[in-house]
Amino acid sequence: MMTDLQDLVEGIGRGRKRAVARGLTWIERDSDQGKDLVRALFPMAGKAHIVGITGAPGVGKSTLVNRLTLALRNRGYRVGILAVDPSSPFTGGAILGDRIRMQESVMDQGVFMRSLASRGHLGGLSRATFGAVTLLDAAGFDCILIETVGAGQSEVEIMQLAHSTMVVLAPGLGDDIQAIKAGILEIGQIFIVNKADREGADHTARAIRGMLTLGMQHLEWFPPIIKTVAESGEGMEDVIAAIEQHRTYLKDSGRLEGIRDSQTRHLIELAVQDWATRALRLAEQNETVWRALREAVAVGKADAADAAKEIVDSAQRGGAPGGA
Ligand SMILES: Nc1nc2c(ncn2[C@@H]2O[C@H](COP(=O)(O)OP(=O)(O)O)[C@@H](O)[C@H]2O)c(=O)[nH]1
Ligand SMILES: [Mg+2]
Repeated sequence: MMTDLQDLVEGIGRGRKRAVARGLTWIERDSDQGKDLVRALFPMAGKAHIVGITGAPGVGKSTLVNRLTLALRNRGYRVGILAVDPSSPFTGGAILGDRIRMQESVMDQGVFMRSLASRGHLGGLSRATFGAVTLLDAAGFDCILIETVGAGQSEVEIMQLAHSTMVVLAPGLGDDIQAIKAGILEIGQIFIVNKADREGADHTARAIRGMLTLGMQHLEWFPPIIKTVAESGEGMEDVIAAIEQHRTYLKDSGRLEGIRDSQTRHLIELAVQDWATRALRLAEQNETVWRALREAVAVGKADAADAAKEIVDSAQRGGAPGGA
């Protein structure tokens, strides 16, 4: 088992696609193996620039990711792509559609793409995304693009993993208002008005600028607003320039190091949660003691925190509470 892990870590470090694919499967399953792998890879990661791409369904995120990938490849960057869609727990239409649109990029050796669907439990998706980003980073991808539908809590968590978050909008009724509702303005460092071939793109750009100016004069980084036509690839050079400028800003302001530090913190938090969960599972194995503990808490003979402490202490001694 141990050499299996080491082999995989080595293969990923060399950027071998089969190792990358296998490692991602471990991580997606949220297994102990996957967690061990992420911890082993984390020190090798930290070089990639992570870009989150969020926005309502249909604004053109997948098309943009595809075009942006091609433009980044032309500049010699290696690109990792994660499509995160919690609304598609199965390999459904949305993901298949994305795959077909991304086919062009997937053929290229310098591109790796993976869809991550919901793991069905709290925090599972952001955990899997964190692991997948760490893996692609360790595998030497220069730029990692994460496409996600900007709605729920896990998407916001995922965007917190990114260095640069791009909020994509399209001209049309209510798009700007939707953005405020979702609290998405606060998380964006780059704004994209896609479908600029359609009427109303200037209006949407002005609306975003107006809202940003209202709330964010104090910011050191004022988010650029870029018009694109993802379908034809128009505007991709501007998008790349904005990403590069934002990275320079993060570096010069010392924020880049701060992000690495908060990722490290996140990794330790995950390890603490694993440790506590393992202790609880161990406690549950001795049903007699476990029930006695619950009853004591239920009638107020013991505090829940006392019970928790006993469970963790027992796990540390290497057994279930009350066990020899
Ligand atoms: N007119 C126009 N349509 C676009 C543009 N970009 C994407 N689309 C179309 O918008 C639809 C949704 O695109 P998709 O990339 O799947 O959006 P997503 O749900 O945000 O990932 C597709 O039919 C695209 O062909 C664009 O720049 N102009
Ligand atoms: Mg999409």
